[in-house]
Order: sequence, then C-alpha cells, then structure tokens
Amino acid sequence: MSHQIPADDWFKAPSGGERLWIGLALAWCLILTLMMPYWHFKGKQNSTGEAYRVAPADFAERVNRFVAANTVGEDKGVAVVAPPPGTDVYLQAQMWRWYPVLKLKRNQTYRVHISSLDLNHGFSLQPLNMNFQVIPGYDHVLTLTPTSSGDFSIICNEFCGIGHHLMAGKIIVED
Ligand SMILES: [Cu+2]
Repeated sequence: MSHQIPADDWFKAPSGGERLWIGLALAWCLILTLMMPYWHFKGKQNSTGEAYRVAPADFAERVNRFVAANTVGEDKGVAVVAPPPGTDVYLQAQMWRWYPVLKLKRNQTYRVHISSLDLNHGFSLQPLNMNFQVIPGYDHVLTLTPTSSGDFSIICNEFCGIGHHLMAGKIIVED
C-alpha cells in the first residue's frame, strides 16, 4: 500500500542551503511586494487607477459628442480629432478598431477616457510600450502629457477575435 501516515516527527526545520534559498525567496517576495506601491506612485507610465462605471452605450454617446465637436480631418476613413489642451478626450475600443484618431499637443495635459463597447481589449501605445486593459463598463481615465512629438500607434494586445491583428489606432502629437 502506497498510502502511509507520516511519522509524528516528520517535520524537520530547514537548514544549510535550503534555509538560505527560502530566505532569499522570501526577501525577493517582500521586495516585489514593496515595488507595487512604489511603482504606482513613481512609475511615470502607470495609471493612478482612476476609473468609473459607464454603460457602453453612454460611453459611445460621449465619444460621438466629443468627435462631433472637435473633428479636424480624416485618416483612412477615421475621424481625426484635435481637442483643446486640458480637456477630456475620449478613445473608444471595439471589434476591431480604435476610434477616433487623436491629435494632441506636446507638453499639454489631457484626461484621456478609454473604454470598450464590446469585450476586453488591450491598449498598447507603440513604440513607448504603455499598456492598459480596456474593459467594457469601465471608463478608465489616464492623465496624459505627451513629451515627444510624432505619430504613435495604438495596437490591441488582448486577443479579441478574428480581426484582432487589424485593430490599430493612432495618436498624433504635434509641437
Ligand atoms: Cu481588441
């Protein structure tokens, strides 16, 4: 029979090398745990976690109002929107596009509201590698101050179906 009850004195306190490795692993766990709050406040690319509940239909309405009020052009059939600095900016994710194209000014601060109309998408800003989850039902607000000009691509990094690889958007930053 392979099933046996261990002896009463089965426990042997770790010693020597085993003790050292357990200690190192524990110390590393503590360092990583402390890094979470540290990076939250000191990491320049991290969101402060500002998020609000929003029904997808309500978010779509805000996006449409924002686009109607600030559109300045078109890029491959997608509206290019240039909001005044310091204002609320909206970015909508849905299968399989980012809407609209945002045109922002360098060194100006914007409150960028990001949400999804259907399912989970991933906001990934290239080439900076900023990454955020985009979740239907939640308005995730990023306080964003672009520090360099140029065209930045937004790709979806959360698999969202057959057109996932086509889901690319754009943020244009001007001087
Ligand atoms: Cu997606």
